[in-house]
Amino acid sequence: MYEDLKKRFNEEGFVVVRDLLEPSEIEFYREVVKEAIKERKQLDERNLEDKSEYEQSFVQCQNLWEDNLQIRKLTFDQRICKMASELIGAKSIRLWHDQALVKESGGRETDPHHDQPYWPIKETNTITAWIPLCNVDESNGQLGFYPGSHKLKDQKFINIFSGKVDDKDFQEATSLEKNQIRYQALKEGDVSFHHGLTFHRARPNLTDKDRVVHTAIYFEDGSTRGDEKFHFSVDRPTIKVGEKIASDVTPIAYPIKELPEKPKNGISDEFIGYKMLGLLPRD
Ligand SMILES: O=C(O)CCC(=O)C(=O)O
Repeated sequence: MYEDLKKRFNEEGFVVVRDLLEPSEIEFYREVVKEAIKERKQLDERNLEDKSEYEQSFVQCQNLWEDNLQIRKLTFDQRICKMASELIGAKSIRLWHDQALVKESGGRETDPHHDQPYWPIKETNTITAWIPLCNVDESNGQLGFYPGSHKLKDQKFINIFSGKVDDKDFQEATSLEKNQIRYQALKEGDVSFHHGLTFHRARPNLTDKDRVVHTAIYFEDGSTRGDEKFHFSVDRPTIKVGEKIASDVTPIAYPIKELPEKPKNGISDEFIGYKMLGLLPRD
């Protein structure tokens, strides 16, 4: 089974693994993740229309594994982590970070981008597991990929944080056309995996229910910090350019016998704004 999935992943830069988890587990995790987000977001009282365009694409809570033991079990679930590790052909992988991505009812599309340029990881053996905690189809924030786009020569920093990405600008920057995209219908229990270099986007949520998704990003153990770009996953444990990215903030995700402990050092109060918005753990 792995061989076929691996072949597709290598060729296309993404793959959907059907029925990796049980629907009953997904039902359980949906409630856990919703509660954890409610707790994180308790100080953020803004309505969708008062948020930035980026935030109208999704509510984002990073490193939920640190707050909540149940979510830690999901992020480090060995079925997901083994699959991630097999797909990128790594003997051992670490967690970069996890994050819930909830596209609220009425939330706008997620603009096209690829992930790797946001991360100061030199090597590009990286993968995201996108774990829907509800069925996802064309009406509620379906994720879509540009097949083979992980093989394009250059990385492109597409800035989705500062406002809507113009389709024409995106096409000029990447030579990818909107009609190349392949959207994926996912049901509870399916998990989608994409390479850090694969371009992707997601449709708006036109339904009256939130699209609840948990994601986890993994990278090959032994990878090093490539540049000075700030990122909590390396700056919190003070990993310098050229050093191996190995700390309790990015613990081994596969293979493991026990769940990792919460990182020793919290995030400094310099980042109180992110903490208040629920983006990062408060303690
Ligand atoms: O969930 C979404 O809308 C976008 C997901 C995404 O960009 C990612 O997981 O890399």
